[in-house]
Amino acid sequence: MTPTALAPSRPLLYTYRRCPYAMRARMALLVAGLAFDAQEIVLREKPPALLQASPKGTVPVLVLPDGLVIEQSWDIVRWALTQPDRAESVQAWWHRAQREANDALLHINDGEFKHHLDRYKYPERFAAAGHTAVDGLQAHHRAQAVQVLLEPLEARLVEADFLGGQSPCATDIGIFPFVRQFAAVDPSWFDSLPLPRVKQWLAGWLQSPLFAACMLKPSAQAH
Ligand SMILES: N[C@@H](CCC(=O)N[C@@H](CS)C(=O)NCC(=O)O)C(=O)O
Repeated sequence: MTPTALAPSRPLLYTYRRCPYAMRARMALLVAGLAFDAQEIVLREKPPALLQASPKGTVPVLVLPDGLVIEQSWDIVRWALTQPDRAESVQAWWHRAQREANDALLHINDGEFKHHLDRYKYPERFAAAGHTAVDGLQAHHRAQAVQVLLEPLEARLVEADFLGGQSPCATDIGIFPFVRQFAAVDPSWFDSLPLPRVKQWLAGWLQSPLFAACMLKPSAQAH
């Protein structure tokens, strides 16, 4: 977190609707019931105020009224769910996530899984010209993605309905937007995977009021 001179009157989230990192941040702010303004950005034309607050130029970024800037999505999730004025039921979303196994899954999600997801989703961006057939590359990365994250996730969800146990936690909303993106590349292939718990978990989040609220247009979302 870094201080800035550009402090808004209430928390301001720079966001991009379809970005999975931004989705996890919006979901956490909504779970916490915190009032915030959301500014949707165009990735190719980042607003100068965003770049001034956070020169690295990724979203989400949360600028707080006291001038602090939180510029990593998981830090925003943590901040939202651990505010001391929130109900215990909100803070429990954070506390239930504090398990080594959850840290490991999140780490895989943001690292190896994201790597394979990007190459599965946009193979033409990553294929070295004339060397690798795009189809082969795509099949390789989607198989790797299943192996590194979805199979371990299936094993966890056999134990309990959520990564937080019988109730959801920060890790569920941290990972769900990425699994959603993976499933959406080729829904019928995803449906054919022998991962019933992952599919059930994903369907539950897709149908949840929390996800619907997080996908509202920013003007409707700010509250
Ligand atoms: N580690 C960052 C990653 C955020 C990220 O990569 N966001 C993407 C959008 S999904 C972005 O802003 N990319 C910058 C760009 O495309 O110019 C976080 O957790 O917040």
